[in-house]
Amino acid sequence: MSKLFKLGQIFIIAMLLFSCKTPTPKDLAKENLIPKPSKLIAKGSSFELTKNTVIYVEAKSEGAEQIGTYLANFLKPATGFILQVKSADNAMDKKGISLSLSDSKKTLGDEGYELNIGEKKVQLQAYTLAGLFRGIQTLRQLLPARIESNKLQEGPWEMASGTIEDAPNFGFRGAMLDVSRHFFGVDDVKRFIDLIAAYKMNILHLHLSDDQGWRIEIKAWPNLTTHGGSTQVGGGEGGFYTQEQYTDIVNYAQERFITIIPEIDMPGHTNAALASYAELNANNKTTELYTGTEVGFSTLATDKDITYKFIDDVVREITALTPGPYIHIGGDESHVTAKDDYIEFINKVQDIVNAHGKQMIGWADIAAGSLKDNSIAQFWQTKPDNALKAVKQNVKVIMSPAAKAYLDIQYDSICPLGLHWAGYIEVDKAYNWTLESNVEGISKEDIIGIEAPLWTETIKTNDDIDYMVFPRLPGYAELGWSSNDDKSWDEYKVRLGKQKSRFEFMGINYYKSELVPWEDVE
Ligand code: TNX
Repeated sequence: MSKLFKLGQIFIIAMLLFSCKTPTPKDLAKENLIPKPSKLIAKGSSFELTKNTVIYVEAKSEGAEQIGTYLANFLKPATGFILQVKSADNAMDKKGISLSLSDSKKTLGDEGYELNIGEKKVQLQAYTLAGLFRGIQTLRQLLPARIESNKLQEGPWEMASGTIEDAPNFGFRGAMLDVSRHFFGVDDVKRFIDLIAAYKMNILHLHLSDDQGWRIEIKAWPNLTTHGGSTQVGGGEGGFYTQEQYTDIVNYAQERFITIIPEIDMPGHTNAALASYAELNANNKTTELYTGTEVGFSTLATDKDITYKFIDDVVREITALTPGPYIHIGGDESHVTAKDDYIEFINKVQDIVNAHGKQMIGWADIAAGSLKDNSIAQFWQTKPDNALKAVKQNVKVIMSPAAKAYLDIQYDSICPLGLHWAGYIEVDKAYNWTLESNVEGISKEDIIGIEAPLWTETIKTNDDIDYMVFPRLPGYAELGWSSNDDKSWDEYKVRLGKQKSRFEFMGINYYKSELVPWEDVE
């Protein structure tokens, strides 16, 4: 009996010793965060996440509980921990992880946050829920890379201690996915949303219509999807989102503080619509569905009333599905629309979009029209003339220069996917520029941010998406988020190389560029 008692005592002491062991000291300054935070002070110790860690959410912080739950759910698969999320008064005083909204963080803006990591407490504060969400992405990168796995991994789960104060340089940081040339279903889009959210992007532009397919249900014009959505590049079966499915995507993005920008491209890039409704064509005849990759051959009949009735219906239905402020109307490469007709068309469509209470975005070609100063031009061409014309009209610009920011442009001449009409974009070239110095005559005040578009003429699967998007996308995210004061490819490439294990645990089929010193890290 007493032997058993002694054994029991030893066991309890051993357990206590084990559970009280101090975590390995870690240096926050050596962590490889992308995007790089604005301010960081290392304290040299660490915090250990265990199965008993509680996520406290400040009771007064409306909506923060949802973010606590997002964090608990994120941590679950790799750690196996089912962490409790508790609402508490004075959450910041509790041991464990605490999340709180605070007016004192207003100076950090709409997406900034402050993260304090001590040995016993991790305190995340922000002015907004979006700020808390962005801060969680930092916390995520401070844990070992295997936290990204969806299979159970071994601990310990330690984070370096210190303070990070962080806020974005630009309020608009996004990617575009072309779901028209090749269709990607709801789960694929959600996966893409999660990938861009990890790098603190806040915009996903969906290119929902083009010559090869119309991908969003419009109840007033059902053939757009039943016929116009029935194929894709190469002749595959295509597809489309019902309005319910699209709403599911919008909500999923919103939970990650990402705004979806829907694009209906017009008056060119409209063959799928022209094949679906004869009345949208100048000659009242439907066209054939198109599965090739040429551009610039289609146009809506710009002088017919029915065309504007059609656009009004489409914009109305899409507006009802769009909590964000923007509707993108394309406007690029309308090579078979007469110039004067194009100008009149853009002006009319701008009025329609505004009448539905939304701001119009268009590819910078729209600067041919008379733009209102709440419209936005997306710079993409190799020559900046259109973007400069937009700025002269007091219009703000999104930076998406094809030669630097296009995710479908090949890395090099042996790249198995993508196009090379805008040259090649190796990982260094993708990173080595700044938004504010890219075009002479377009300064920081004219620019709302960056968007990296992925056109999908050659992209058919999630693996294809990954290969073109990674590892360039984290660089674009950093171009939009971090300040450029001490920007250097040589410093960045080391941080990027250390994302290797993280990419692998995330299941990302990334391009292993020889320019990046890839390295396995904890
Ligand atoms: C040009 S970029 C296009 C797209 C193509 C892309 C391929 C733009 C506004 N128009 O239609 O898919 O090049 O890189």
